[in-house]
Amino acid sequence: MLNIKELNTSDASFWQEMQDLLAWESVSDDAVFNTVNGILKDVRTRGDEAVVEYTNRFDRMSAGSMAELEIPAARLQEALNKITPEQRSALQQAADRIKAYAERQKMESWSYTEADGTLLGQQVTALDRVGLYVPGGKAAYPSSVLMNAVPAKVAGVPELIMVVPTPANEVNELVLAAAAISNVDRVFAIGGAQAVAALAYGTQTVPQVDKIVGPGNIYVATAKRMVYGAVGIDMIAGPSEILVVCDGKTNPDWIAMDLFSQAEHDEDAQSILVCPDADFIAQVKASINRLVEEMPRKEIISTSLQGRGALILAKDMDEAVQVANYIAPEHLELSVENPREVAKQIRHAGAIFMGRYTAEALGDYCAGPNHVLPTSRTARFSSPLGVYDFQKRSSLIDCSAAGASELGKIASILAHGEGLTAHARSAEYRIKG
Ligand code: HSO
Ligand code: ZN
Repeated sequence: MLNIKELNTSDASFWQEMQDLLAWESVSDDAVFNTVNGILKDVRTRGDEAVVEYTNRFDRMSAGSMAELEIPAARLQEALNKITPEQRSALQQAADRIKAYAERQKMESWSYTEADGTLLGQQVTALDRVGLYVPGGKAAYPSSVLMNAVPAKVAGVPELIMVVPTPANEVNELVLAAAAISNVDRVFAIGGAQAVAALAYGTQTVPQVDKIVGPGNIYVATAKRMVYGAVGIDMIAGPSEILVVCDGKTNPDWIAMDLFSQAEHDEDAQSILVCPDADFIAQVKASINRLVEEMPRKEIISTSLQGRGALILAKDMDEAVQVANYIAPEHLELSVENPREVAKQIRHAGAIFMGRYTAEALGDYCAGPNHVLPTSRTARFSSPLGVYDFQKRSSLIDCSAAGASELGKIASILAHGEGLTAHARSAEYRIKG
């Protein structure tokens, strides 16, 4: 029997308990910080040589040069041919759907012209070069390659550089195949803080990028935080989370498995159910205890559910919605009769999965929307990864002679007020008559 926290919204201590439940420190301790700092500095000064050394040491490789660590395009194509036809077709279908959705997100340039002929606008351009970090080992997700690379390409990023550690030369064929399908331009078999440093500062072989996206372990996350400013980054992702709001009328096995689907990602993942029906919560508990035995990742699921999971009894659906908005979950399932109505009341969530049929897993792989989502309550102020993260805006100002004359009068007054005489004079030169 798993021992999962049970909370009741009518308890006086409920909101305090919620705070404790959601607490998550994404701190990187001093030791990690110092190690990463050393690696960043070393790669910055010694370039390729340092990256090769760290890679050989940490990833048990024996590369003689950085060139040996580049995975050529032909090898990516080979991976496409190595995976099964079913896998290839599934990857392709997922990529097509992610692309179709991403196309809708594209920001377009705009401008307008004022009566005196002055034009104002916003010009949208893609980033020149983006680095995509893909973890090795247990968290190597081909689906994440698609989710990061496809929107970048839809935005029009000409050069997409992927890095993926290949410990002891172990490559993930599906990851390479996903890179091929999503038109990644170059791939290097490097990882960790040294890969982030190579992308951020550039080396003799690895081109310097403008932004680094993609998930990674504590060293990668710390490195991304530290190079931010020199380059852009997407976000610092915490452990994955799901909140299921259920009215008590869905098959409890489905709900249990939806909670597992998040819990199996890692021991720190968070799966929470909120429901106004106490009997149903008991049924879900029974499903959890029966089904967990069948799970290959039983240990991870059990640790996650018992450590950070919760089953919450709410008074009614309104209160369940209130809890959802407080949590601002990365993934929110509305397993209810009228999900589109309930969704209108949701103010904070990375992605909203509506209705009993919409399992989060469908969104994780192939529905179309991005699975890179704000975690740890950051959905209060941030949004899913999208095409717009690979685009930027330049303001456009084109004054007519008449426009410059009018604006010059305003600018002159404000400039004098700020004591900036050259500003004032520069504007005044252009005032007519
Ligand atoms: N749920 C994960 C994404 C993922 N699931 C990848 C399976 N593979 C974070 O949103
Ligand atoms: Zn997932």
